[in-house]
Amino acid sequence: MRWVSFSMTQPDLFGEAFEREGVAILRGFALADDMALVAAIKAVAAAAPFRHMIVPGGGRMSVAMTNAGIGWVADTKGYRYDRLDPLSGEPWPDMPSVFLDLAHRAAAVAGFDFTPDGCLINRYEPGAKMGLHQDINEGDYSAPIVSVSLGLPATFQFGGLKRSDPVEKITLHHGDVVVWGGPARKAFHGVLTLRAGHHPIGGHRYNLTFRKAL
Ligand code: MD3
Ligand code: FE
Repeated sequence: MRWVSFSMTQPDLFGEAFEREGVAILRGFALADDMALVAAIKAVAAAAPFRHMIVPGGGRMSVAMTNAGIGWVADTKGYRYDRLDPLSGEPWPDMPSVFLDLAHRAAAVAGFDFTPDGCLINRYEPGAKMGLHQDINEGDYSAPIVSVSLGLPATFQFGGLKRSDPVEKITLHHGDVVVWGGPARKAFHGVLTLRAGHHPIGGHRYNLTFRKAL
């Protein structure tokens, strides 16, 4: 297996530049599909509601989550991927085709032939955050992760392979898509506390992360 490495930046309207090996930031790539994506999120959430998962330490995540396809699940015993929603005992809803198509097209820009089997849907209300962590529950690290931001902007922190490595901050806006692959795949990352604001889709932020979970 060979790591694909690439680096790509589109300076955004806000004049922010960010360049890291393995990261492709596609500013506004999801704008053409934003309403279809939001409708699909609502359809998924109608069958598998957003919930605040409890993590092994006993804490409640401030980010509300649901899944399509293979789901990411946390409980007091640990983290895992599961075909079933523990709330209902039923399979998570299928991945909407607008999700699959967008993730595949974005990854292709970065040189990947990527077919995700799961999508974690995060909903940030003002005050919600996600601490620095690595995504290391997946089966195949040669696959990238594709993330899609919708709604209110968030400050994303991107570090290195050690928790203590310095972090760079970058603002992710409505419609931005990021492909995280190769040397960036296991980097520490997190999201600072979401600030209240107004956005046509609502006063919150959604983030879709597409994964090859199994
Ligand atoms: C870099 N979500 O769900 S998306 C997550 O905005 C997660 O909700 C954040 O981190 C959010 O696990 C960040 C960007 C992201 C996602 C996964 C990555 C960046 C990544 C995995 C490896 C490296
Ligand atoms: Fe993550």
